[in-house]
Amino acid sequence: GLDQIQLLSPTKEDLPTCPKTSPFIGGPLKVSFPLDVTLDDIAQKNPLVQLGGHYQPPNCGALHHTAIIIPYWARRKHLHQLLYHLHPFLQRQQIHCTIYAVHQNRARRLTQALPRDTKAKGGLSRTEMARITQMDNYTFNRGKLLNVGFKEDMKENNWQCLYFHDVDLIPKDDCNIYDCSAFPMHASVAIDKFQYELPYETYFGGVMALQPTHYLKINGFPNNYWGWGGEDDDIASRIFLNKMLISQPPAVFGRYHMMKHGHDRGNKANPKRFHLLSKTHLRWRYNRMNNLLYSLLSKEQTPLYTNLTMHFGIDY
Ligand code: UD2
Ligand code: MN
Repeated sequence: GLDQIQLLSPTKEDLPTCPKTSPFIGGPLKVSFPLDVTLDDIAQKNPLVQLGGHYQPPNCGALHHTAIIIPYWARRKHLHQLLYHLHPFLQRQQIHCTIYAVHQNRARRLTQALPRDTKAKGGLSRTEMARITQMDNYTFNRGKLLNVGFKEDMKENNWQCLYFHDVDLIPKDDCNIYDCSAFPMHASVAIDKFQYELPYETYFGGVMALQPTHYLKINGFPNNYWGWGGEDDDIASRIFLNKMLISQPPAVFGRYHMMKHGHDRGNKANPKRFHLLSKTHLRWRYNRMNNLLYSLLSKEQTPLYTNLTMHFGIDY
Protein backbone atom coordinates (compact mmCIF):
# COMPACT_ATOMS: atom_id res chain seq x y z
CA GLY A 1 0.00 0.00 0.00
CA LEU A 2 0.90 3.65 0.09
CA ASP A 3 2.57 3.43 3.51
CA GLN A 4 5.02 0.92 2.24
CA ILE A 5 5.87 3.00 -0.79
CA GLN A 6 6.55 6.01 1.37
CA LEU A 7 8.76 3.92 3.56
CA LEU A 8 10.72 2.82 0.52
CA SER A 9 11.12 6.26 -1.00
CA PRO A 10 10.91 8.69 1.89
CA THR A 11 11.93 11.73 -0.14
CA LYS A 12 9.25 11.17 -2.75
CA GLU A 13 6.24 11.43 -0.52
CA ASP A 14 4.69 14.51 -2.07
CA LEU A 15 5.04 13.26 -5.62
CA PRO A 16 2.09 11.70 -7.43
CA THR A 17 2.43 7.98 -7.98
CA CYS A 18 3.65 6.95 -11.41
CA PRO A 19 1.04 5.86 -13.96
CA LYS A 20 0.25 2.16 -14.26
CA THR A 21 1.76 2.09 -17.71
CA SER A 22 4.84 4.20 -18.15
CA PRO A 23 4.53 6.69 -21.03
CA PHE A 24 8.17 6.03 -21.92
CA ILE A 25 8.01 2.38 -22.89
CA GLY A 26 8.10 1.49 -26.53
CA GLY A 27 7.83 -1.93 -28.10
CA PRO A 28 10.45 -4.33 -29.46
CA LEU A 29 14.05 -3.21 -29.05
CA LYS A 30 16.85 -3.37 -31.53
CA VAL A 31 19.71 -4.69 -29.47
CA SER A 32 23.09 -3.63 -30.73
CA PHE A 33 26.46 -3.61 -29.06
CA PRO A 34 28.65 -0.56 -29.20
CA LEU A 35 32.29 -1.53 -29.36
CA ASP A 36 34.42 -0.91 -26.28
CA VAL A 37 31.75 0.84 -24.28
CA THR A 38 33.26 1.95 -20.98
CA LEU A 39 31.57 2.32 -17.62
CA ASP A 40 32.21 6.06 -17.85
CA ASP A 41 30.32 6.23 -21.15
CA ILE A 42 27.39 4.38 -19.63
CA ALA A 43 27.39 6.58 -16.53
CA GLN A 44 27.38 9.68 -18.73
CA LYS A 45 24.41 8.39 -20.68
CA ASN A 46 22.51 7.70 -17.47
CA PRO A 47 22.95 10.81 -15.32
CA LEU A 48 19.98 9.93 -13.10
CA VAL A 49 21.45 6.64 -11.96
CA GLN A 50 22.84 7.08 -8.45
CA LEU A 51 25.82 5.55 -6.75
CA GLY A 52 25.47 1.78 -6.40
CA GLY A 53 23.32 1.52 -9.53
CA HIS A 54 20.31 2.93 -7.77
CA TYR A 55 17.46 4.62 -9.60
CA GLN A 56 14.08 6.06 -8.88
CA PRO A 57 11.90 8.07 -11.20
CA PRO A 58 12.46 11.77 -10.50
CA ASN A 59 8.92 13.01 -11.06
CA CYS A 60 6.65 10.35 -9.63
CA GLY A 61 6.55 7.75 -6.90
CA ALA A 62 7.47 4.39 -8.40
CA LEU A 63 4.95 1.57 -8.31
CA HIS A 64 7.62 -1.10 -8.50
CA HIS A 65 10.60 -1.68 -6.19
CA THR A 66 12.91 -4.18 -7.79
CA ALA A 67 16.39 -5.46 -7.00
CA ILE A 68 18.29 -6.94 -9.93
CA ILE A 69 20.67 -9.67 -8.80
CA ILE A 70 23.34 -10.77 -11.24
CA PRO A 71 25.52 -13.80 -10.43
CA TYR A 72 28.85 -12.88 -11.80
CA TRP A 73 32.33 -14.19 -12.27
CA ALA A 74 34.86 -13.11 -14.89
CA ARG A 75 32.38 -11.84 -17.47
CA ARG A 76 33.30 -8.18 -17.42
CA LYS A 77 32.34 -7.51 -21.04
CA HIS A 78 28.94 -9.09 -20.58
CA LEU A 79 28.36 -7.11 -17.42
CA HIS A 80 29.16 -3.84 -19.19
CA GLN A 81 26.88 -4.65 -22.10
CA LEU A 82 24.09 -5.64 -19.74
CA LEU A 83 24.40 -2.40 -17.76
CA TYR A 84 24.44 -0.45 -21.01
CA HIS A 85 21.07 -1.92 -22.00
CA LEU A 86 19.42 -2.48 -18.64
CA HIS A 87 19.71 0.96 -17.06
CA PRO A 88 17.81 2.85 -19.79
CA PHE A 89 15.31 -0.03 -19.98
CA LEU A 90 14.52 0.20 -16.26
CA GLN A 91 14.30 3.97 -16.41
CA ARG A 92 11.78 3.82 -19.24
CA GLN A 93 9.71 1.51 -17.05
CA GLN A 94 9.81 4.02 -14.16
CA ILE A 95 11.03 1.37 -11.76
CA HIS A 96 12.72 2.07 -8.45
CA CYS A 97 15.65 -0.32 -8.50
CA THR A 98 19.22 -1.20 -7.65
CA ILE A 99 21.49 -3.44 -9.68
CA TYR A 100 23.65 -5.84 -7.66
CA ALA A 101 26.45 -7.90 -9.15
CA VAL A 102 27.11 -10.83 -6.85
CA HIS A 103 30.65 -11.79 -7.45
CA GLN A 104 32.27 -15.06 -6.41
CA ASN A 105 35.81 -14.49 -5.32
CA ARG A 106 38.01 -16.82 -7.25
CA ALA A 107 40.75 -18.00 -4.97
CA ARG A 108 43.93 -19.58 -6.19
CA ARG A 109 43.49 -23.31 -6.31
CA LEU A 110 44.32 -24.61 -2.87
CA THR A 111 45.39 -27.82 -4.48
CA GLN A 112 48.24 -25.89 -6.10
CA ALA A 113 49.14 -24.25 -2.84
CA LEU A 114 49.50 -27.50 -0.90
CA PRO A 115 52.83 -27.90 0.86
CA ARG A 116 55.41 -29.51 -1.39
CA ASP A 117 55.84 -32.56 0.76
CA THR A 118 52.14 -33.53 0.68
CA LYS A 119 52.76 -35.70 -2.31
CA ALA A 120 55.95 -37.12 -0.91
CA LYS A 121 54.13 -38.21 2.22
CA GLY A 122 51.79 -40.36 0.17
CA GLY A 123 49.42 -37.68 -1.04
CA LEU A 124 45.81 -37.22 -0.08
CA SER A 125 42.95 -39.62 -0.26
CA ARG A 126 40.35 -39.03 -2.94
CA THR A 127 37.82 -37.75 -0.40
CA GLU A 128 40.29 -35.34 1.13
CA MET A 129 41.19 -34.14 -2.33
CA ALA A 130 37.53 -33.64 -3.27
CA ARG A 131 36.95 -31.70 -0.08
CA ILE A 132 39.84 -29.40 -0.76
CA THR A 133 38.81 -28.86 -4.34
CA GLN A 134 35.43 -27.65 -3.17
CA MET A 135 36.90 -25.56 -0.44
CA ASP A 136 39.25 -23.79 -2.78
CA ASN A 137 36.29 -21.77 -3.97
CA TYR A 138 37.24 -22.38 -7.55
CA THR A 139 34.02 -23.94 -8.79
CA PHE A 140 31.14 -21.64 -9.68
CA ASN A 141 27.96 -21.89 -7.62
CA ARG A 142 25.06 -19.93 -9.05
CA GLY A 143 22.46 -21.00 -6.45
CA LYS A 144 24.62 -19.85 -3.63
CA LEU A 145 25.48 -16.54 -5.24
CA LEU A 146 21.79 -15.83 -5.69
CA ASN A 147 21.09 -16.66 -2.04
CA VAL A 148 23.78 -14.24 -0.92
CA GLY A 149 22.36 -11.63 -3.28
CA PHE A 150 18.96 -11.97 -1.66
CA LYS A 151 20.29 -11.77 1.87
CA GLU A 152 22.52 -8.78 1.28
CA ASP A 153 20.17 -6.65 -0.74
CA MET A 154 17.23 -7.14 1.62
CA LYS A 155 19.48 -5.59 4.28
CA GLU A 156 19.59 -2.43 2.19
CA ASN A 157 15.98 -2.02 1.26
CA ASN A 158 12.62 -3.63 1.66
CA TRP A 159 12.56 -4.77 -1.97
CA GLN A 160 9.22 -6.11 -3.17
CA CYS A 161 10.52 -7.87 -6.21
CA LEU A 162 13.79 -9.68 -7.00
CA TYR A 163 15.07 -10.28 -10.50
CA PHE A 164 17.68 -13.04 -10.61
CA HIS A 165 19.37 -12.26 -13.88
CA ASP A 166 22.05 -14.03 -15.93
CA VAL A 167 24.75 -11.59 -16.94
CA ASP A 168 24.51 -12.51 -20.63
CA LEU A 169 20.81 -11.92 -21.32
CA ILE A 170 19.56 -8.66 -22.82
CA PRO A 171 15.80 -8.00 -22.84
CA LYS A 172 14.46 -7.30 -26.32
CA ASP A 173 11.10 -5.72 -25.56
CA ASP A 174 10.15 -2.74 -23.42
CA CYS A 175 6.86 -4.40 -22.47
CA ASN A 176 8.73 -7.00 -20.43
CA ILE A 177 8.05 -5.07 -17.24
CA TYR A 178 10.47 -5.81 -14.41
CA ASP A 179 7.90 -6.18 -11.65
CA CYS A 180 6.63 -9.31 -9.91
CA SER A 181 3.36 -11.18 -10.12
CA ALA A 182 1.32 -13.34 -7.75
CA PHE A 183 3.44 -16.38 -8.62
CA PRO A 184 7.17 -16.67 -9.24
CA MET A 185 7.85 -15.64 -12.77
CA HIS A 186 10.11 -16.94 -15.47
CA ALA A 187 10.89 -13.89 -17.59
CA SER A 188 13.30 -15.29 -20.18
CA VAL A 189 10.81 -17.52 -21.97
CA ALA A 190 11.95 -16.66 -25.49
CA ILE A 191 15.72 -16.57 -25.97
CA ASP A 192 17.20 -16.26 -29.44
CA LYS A 193 19.65 -19.06 -28.64
CA PHE A 194 16.67 -21.43 -28.32
CA GLN A 195 14.86 -20.02 -31.39
CA TYR A 196 12.63 -18.00 -29.02
CA GLU A 197 11.05 -21.11 -27.56
CA LEU A 198 11.26 -22.89 -24.23
CA PRO A 199 13.80 -25.71 -24.57
CA TYR A 200 11.55 -27.83 -22.33
CA GLU A 201 8.33 -27.30 -20.44
CA THR A 202 9.57 -26.72 -16.89
CA TYR A 203 12.67 -24.82 -18.02
CA PHE A 204 13.44 -22.02 -15.54
CA GLY A 205 16.91 -20.76 -16.52
CA GLY A 206 18.06 -17.24 -17.33
CA VAL A 207 15.93 -14.56 -15.70
CA MET A 208 13.43 -15.26 -12.93
CA ALA A 209 11.45 -12.89 -10.73
CA LEU A 210 10.30 -13.69 -7.22
CA GLN A 211 8.68 -11.74 -4.45
CA PRO A 212 10.49 -12.09 -1.11
CA THR A 213 7.54 -14.13 0.20
CA HIS A 214 7.96 -16.60 -2.67
CA TYR A 215 11.65 -16.86 -1.96
CA LEU A 216 11.09 -17.50 1.76
CA LYS A 217 8.36 -20.03 1.07
CA ILE A 218 10.66 -22.21 -1.04
CA ASN A 219 13.46 -21.84 1.52
CA GLY A 220 15.66 -19.99 -0.93
CA PHE A 221 17.80 -21.69 -3.53
CA PRO A 222 19.99 -24.79 -3.29
CA ASN A 223 23.59 -24.26 -2.16
CA ASN A 224 24.93 -27.60 -3.21
CA TYR A 225 25.07 -27.38 -6.99
CA TRP A 226 28.72 -26.78 -7.83
CA GLY A 227 29.43 -26.09 -11.48
CA TRP A 228 27.05 -25.79 -14.39
CA GLY A 229 23.47 -26.97 -14.45
CA GLY A 230 20.56 -28.29 -12.41
CA GLU A 231 20.11 -25.46 -9.93
CA ASP A 232 17.44 -23.81 -12.09
CA ASP A 233 15.47 -27.06 -12.28
CA ASP A 234 15.84 -27.46 -8.53
CA ILE A 235 14.36 -24.00 -8.01
CA ALA A 236 11.44 -24.82 -10.32
CA SER A 237 10.83 -28.02 -8.29
CA ARG A 238 10.83 -26.05 -5.07
CA ILE A 239 8.15 -23.80 -6.49
CA PHE A 240 5.95 -26.74 -7.54
CA LEU A 241 6.54 -28.59 -4.25
CA ASN A 242 5.17 -25.50 -2.51
CA LYS A 243 2.06 -25.56 -4.65
CA MET A 244 2.84 -22.43 -6.58
CA LEU A 245 2.78 -22.06 -10.33
CA ILE A 246 5.27 -20.34 -12.56
CA SER A 247 3.97 -17.37 -14.46
CA GLN A 248 5.41 -16.02 -17.68
CA PRO A 249 5.21 -12.84 -19.68
CA PRO A 250 3.65 -13.30 -23.12
CA ALA A 251 6.32 -14.85 -25.35
CA VAL A 252 6.38 -11.79 -27.60
CA PHE A 253 7.48 -9.68 -24.64
CA GLY A 254 9.74 -12.19 -22.90
CA ARG A 255 12.30 -12.13 -25.68
CA TYR A 256 16.02 -12.02 -24.87
CA HIS A 257 19.29 -11.98 -26.68
CA MET A 258 21.98 -14.22 -25.18
CA MET A 259 25.48 -12.94 -25.72
CA LYS A 260 27.77 -15.57 -27.13
CA HIS A 261 29.97 -17.49 -24.74
CA GLY A 262 31.65 -20.84 -24.34
CA HIS A 263 31.88 -22.91 -21.21
CA ASP A 264 33.70 -21.00 -18.49
CA ARG A 265 36.65 -22.33 -16.59
CA GLY A 266 35.50 -23.45 -13.18
CA ASN A 267 31.93 -24.03 -14.37
CA LYS A 268 32.07 -27.51 -15.87
CA ALA A 269 28.81 -29.36 -16.20
CA ASN A 270 28.09 -30.85 -12.80
CA PRO A 271 27.85 -34.64 -13.15
CA LYS A 272 25.96 -34.86 -9.84
CA ARG A 273 23.10 -32.68 -10.97
CA PHE A 274 20.69 -35.48 -11.91
CA HIS A 275 21.24 -37.24 -8.63
CA LEU A 276 20.77 -34.01 -6.69
CA LEU A 277 17.58 -33.25 -8.60
CA SER A 278 16.13 -36.59 -7.62
CA LYS A 279 16.49 -35.54 -3.97
CA THR A 280 15.02 -32.04 -4.14
CA HIS A 281 11.71 -33.13 -2.63
CA LEU A 282 13.59 -34.43 0.42
CA ARG A 283 16.19 -31.73 0.77
CA TRP A 284 14.58 -28.41 -0.07
CA ARG A 285 13.69 -27.84 3.57
CA TYR A 286 17.29 -28.26 4.72
CA ASN A 287 19.41 -26.98 1.88
CA ARG A 288 18.54 -23.39 1.90
CA MET A 289 19.21 -19.78 2.73
CA ASN A 290 19.57 -20.31 6.50
CA ASN A 291 22.59 -22.55 6.49
CA LEU A 292 24.39 -20.46 3.96
CA LEU A 293 28.09 -20.23 4.73
CA TYR A 294 29.92 -17.31 3.21
CA SER A 295 31.91 -14.27 4.10
CA LEU A 296 31.32 -10.97 2.45
CA LEU A 297 34.75 -9.76 1.36
CA SER A 298 33.60 -6.41 0.05
CA LYS A 299 30.61 -4.34 -0.79
CA GLU A 300 31.43 -1.63 -3.24
CA GLN A 301 29.10 1.01 -4.58
CA THR A 302 30.23 1.80 -8.09
CA PRO A 303 28.42 4.40 -10.24
CA LEU A 304 26.37 1.78 -12.11
CA TYR A 305 26.01 -1.18 -9.75
CA THR A 306 26.67 -2.45 -6.28
CA ASN A 307 29.37 -5.08 -6.27
CA LEU A 308 29.21 -7.78 -3.61
CA THR A 309 32.23 -10.05 -3.45
CA MET A 310 32.10 -13.12 -1.30
CA HIS A 311 34.09 -16.10 -0.35
CA PHE A 312 32.28 -19.39 0.12
CA GLY A 313 32.66 -22.00 2.77
CA ILE A 314 31.31 -25.47 2.19
CA ASP A 315 27.81 -26.40 3.17
CA TYR A 316 25.61 -29.23 2.25
C1 UD2 B 1 21.86 -21.73 -18.26
C2 UD2 B 1 20.78 -20.89 -17.60
C3 UD2 B 1 21.30 -20.33 -16.28
C4 UD2 B 1 21.77 -21.44 -15.36
C5 UD2 B 1 22.79 -22.30 -16.11
C6 UD2 B 1 23.15 -23.56 -15.37
C7 UD2 B 1 19.68 -20.02 -19.55
C8 UD2 B 1 19.39 -18.85 -20.40
N1 UD2 B 1 20.43 -19.80 -18.48
O1 UD2 B 1 22.90 -20.83 -18.59
O2 UD2 B 1 20.31 -19.56 -15.65
O3 UD2 B 1 20.67 -22.20 -14.92
O4 UD2 B 1 22.29 -22.75 -17.37
O5 UD2 B 1 23.92 -23.31 -14.25
O6 UD2 B 1 19.22 -21.11 -19.82
N2 UD2 B 1 28.43 -17.04 -14.73
C9 UD2 B 1 29.49 -16.14 -14.67
N3 UD2 B 1 30.76 -16.59 -14.84
C10 UD2 B 1 31.05 -17.89 -15.07
C11 UD2 B 1 29.98 -18.80 -15.14
C12 UD2 B 1 28.69 -18.36 -15.00
O7 UD2 B 1 29.28 -14.95 -14.46
O8 UD2 B 1 32.24 -18.22 -15.19
C13 UD2 B 1 27.05 -16.58 -14.47
C14 UD2 B 1 26.55 -15.62 -15.53
O9 UD2 B 1 25.58 -14.77 -14.97
C15 UD2 B 1 25.93 -16.60 -16.51
C16 UD2 B 1 25.24 -17.58 -15.54
O10 UD2 B 1 26.14 -17.69 -14.46
O11 UD2 B 1 25.03 -15.97 -17.39
C17 UD2 B 1 24.92 -18.95 -16.16
O12 UD2 B 1 26.07 -19.53 -16.75
P1 UD2 B 1 26.23 -19.71 -18.33
O13 UD2 B 1 25.72 -18.50 -19.02
O14 UD2 B 1 27.63 -20.12 -18.61
O15 UD2 B 1 25.33 -20.98 -18.64
P2 UD2 B 1 24.07 -21.12 -19.65
O16 UD2 B 1 24.03 -20.06 -20.66
O17 UD2 B 1 24.02 -22.52 -20.11
MN1 MN C 1 24.55 -18.04 -20.71
